[in-house]
Amino acid sequence: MESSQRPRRRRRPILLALLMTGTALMAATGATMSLALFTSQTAVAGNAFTTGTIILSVNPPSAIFTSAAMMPGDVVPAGVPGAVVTVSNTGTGTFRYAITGASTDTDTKHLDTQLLITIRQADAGGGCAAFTGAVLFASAVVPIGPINMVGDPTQGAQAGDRTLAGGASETLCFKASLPIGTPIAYQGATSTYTFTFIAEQTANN
Ligand SMILES: [Ca+2]
Repeated sequence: MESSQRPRRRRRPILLALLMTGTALMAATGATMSLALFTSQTAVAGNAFTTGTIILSVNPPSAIFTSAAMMPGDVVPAGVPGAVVTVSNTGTGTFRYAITGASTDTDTKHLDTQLLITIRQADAGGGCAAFTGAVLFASAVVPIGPINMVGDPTQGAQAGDRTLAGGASETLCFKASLPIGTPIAYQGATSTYTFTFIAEQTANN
């Protein structure tokens, strides 16, 4: 067994030398080949992204109507016309919006339980002069706690939600009335109303 192992031991230094020489040659050759490769590339730039917008605005931006000495049987604005309210989307994307309403009763005379609010779409010809557009909120009280008057601000599409494309606007007509039968206990009462317009994107929603 010893005689058969001796030749193998003698060959190892030779094999190692050959391997080292080969590695050195490959490294040198490889460096030369990489310099000789043809290459090509093209940059495709300008892939810009800008997000869209939804921007709700309401005109008038403050009080739609007020009355300092309302009497039973009065309507505000007086006569037939409704108060013109323009809802606009000055953004780029379509939104849907809802309107909630709330009132105050700081004098505890509860006028909020008597005064009636009506919201209609614009007349067929536009505007609110005839106050004959489709009823969106039908002559009802708006309590202290907020209620949904038009649509529902809950995310997603619900009955009554109104849709406006980017750049579009629409007219709504508001009217307040105090019924002729309002009891004497409501004299000198004050209630202030806040109407909140709430919009959300319709894209992917
Ligand atoms: Ca909704």
